[in-house]
Amino acid sequence: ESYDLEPVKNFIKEHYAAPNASYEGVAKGKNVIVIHLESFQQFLIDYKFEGQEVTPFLNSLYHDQNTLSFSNFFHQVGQGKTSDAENMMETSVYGLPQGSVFTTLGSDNTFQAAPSILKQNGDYTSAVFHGNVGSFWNRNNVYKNFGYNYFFDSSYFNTSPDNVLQYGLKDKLLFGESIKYLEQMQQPFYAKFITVTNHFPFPLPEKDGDFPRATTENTAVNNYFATAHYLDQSLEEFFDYLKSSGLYDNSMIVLYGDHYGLSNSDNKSLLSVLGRDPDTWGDYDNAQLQRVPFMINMKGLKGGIQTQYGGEIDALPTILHLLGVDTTNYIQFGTDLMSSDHDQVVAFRNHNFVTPDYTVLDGTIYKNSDGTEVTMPSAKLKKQVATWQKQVTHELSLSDDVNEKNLLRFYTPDGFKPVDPSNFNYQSGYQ
Ligand code: GP9
Ligand code: MN
Repeated sequence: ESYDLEPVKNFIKEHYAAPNASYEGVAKGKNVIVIHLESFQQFLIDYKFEGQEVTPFLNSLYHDQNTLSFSNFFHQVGQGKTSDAENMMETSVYGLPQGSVFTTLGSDNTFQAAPSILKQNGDYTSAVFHGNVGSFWNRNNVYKNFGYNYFFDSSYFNTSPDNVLQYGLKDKLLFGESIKYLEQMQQPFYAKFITVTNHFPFPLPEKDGDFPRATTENTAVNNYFATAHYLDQSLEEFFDYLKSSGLYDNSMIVLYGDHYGLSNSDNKSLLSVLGRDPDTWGDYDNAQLQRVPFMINMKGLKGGIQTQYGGEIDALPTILHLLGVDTTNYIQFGTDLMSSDHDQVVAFRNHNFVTPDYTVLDGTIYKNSDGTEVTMPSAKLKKQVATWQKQVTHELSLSDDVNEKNLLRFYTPDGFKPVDPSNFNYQSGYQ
């Protein structure tokens, strides 16, 4: 099977995007704090519900001059949902066509993930904070293959019933209770916080937030703004701590939405809230709602709204180049969003894709300029779309080979030492 590696290496080599000279290494040696915004969609940014900003803190961060804010960044998850997002964000390899790569292959596959890359390029210590049981999505095994030094799962936190909602510890408590561990961590560190309160169907006790609820027939839609607002408040509290503790000054903070919160069927009820006419709403509009935030905030960073098209697969090379890490030898399917060579064709797991000018769904072409279907595409456009579709299908099949044939066991990048999962032991917090 190692011969299957050749087409992968050839694709990666010709697809590689060189760093942007004005951004390469600007964050070298900084701590990296990654904040996973559960089920948070880009349309919430700058959105007002009944005249009130849903996420005032994130809005201010989005428009901050020290934030690179990506307005055309898409989730690319399949059935693995959160775990697919984690895989793409930290390895730049897609999830699987069906199921979750974490669950099905995560225990035994070889990965070359952010924690191990940064350990070997800057001696970073790494940790994940997530208030759910460590076995969910098989994380406790996967993270050892990713090279995480620490995994603070629910056993490290006070998860009395009042502190927990659905999949785990409430976000304000996750951030608040993680500080005592974060302060002990050797710097530079790579620390990921996985939030969970803003999760379908978005229940939130009145005492945790009084943000107004919508009054559609769909409770998920009605509650979505309240849990997103709660998440926003938890982020503001965490940033206040980062600034007062001094950690903010020597950290690069990355925030991303993992996937949609409201599904296409929920969107029917969302329309009335968004003031959209159901008769003019279709597949194209549902596809546009698959944008999620991707923001990189760092003191002194030359920020600004970035309109280039991209997705979760592109995050790792983007982050590594900012940290001054050379990515040429890694098998990463994404490209640096800040590079002039960045590939703006965004592949979805189901082989659909978006580009700056067109959205192509099951072969139907839509113009992004006005959302209309291109019913009579010119020969030139048909040829261009066929080329894009071919690349998307090819790229996804190569990624599937990497996962399903565990190809990275046959490929060790120059200067990279394979991870030995037996070096890691995430003792439970119940000491
Ligand atoms: C589970 C939490 C939610 O620990 O991350 O996962 P999801 O349901 O979004 O995949
Ligand atoms: Mn999720």
